[in-house]
Amino acid sequence: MKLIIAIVQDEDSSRLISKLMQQGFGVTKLATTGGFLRAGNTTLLLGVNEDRMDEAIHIVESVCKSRKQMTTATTSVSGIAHGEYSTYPVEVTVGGATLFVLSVDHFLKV
Ligand code: 2BA
Repeated sequence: MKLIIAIVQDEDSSRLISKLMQQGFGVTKLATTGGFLRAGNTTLLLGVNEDRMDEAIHIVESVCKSRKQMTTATTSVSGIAHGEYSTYPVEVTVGGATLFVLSVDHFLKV
């Protein structure tokens, strides 16, 4: 068995969970926050048998879209008094999805 940890955008999470559940996958949803944007995202835990792993990943790929998001970066400004900083907008492309696939030693329900 494998554990897929899928970090997805909040906008895609509801449709993704529905599709996975329709296809018989077990899903746990966690509300998480991305370290870079400091914005909410969703992490899904999927325990899947190895023979269905590609199917699960394919569903994630088909639902999760990449989107552009604006954030601000900070830099020190030369020519201005020491310790002063300027912020400027930066565009980042977020997603589709970030996936980690781990091997599961034991899967128990007690
Ligand atoms: P965030 O950390 O909020 O990152 C959002 C997006 O910002 C990233 O999209 C990437 O395009 C950009 N980004 C992240 N770190 C950056 C940096 N140091 N410099 C410039 N741009 C940066 P994704 O790569 O699609 O990641 C989406 C979310 O997936 C991340 O949200 C984070 O929650 C998670 N993630 C991505 N890579 C990860 C990793 N190696 N380990 C743990 N979580 C990860």
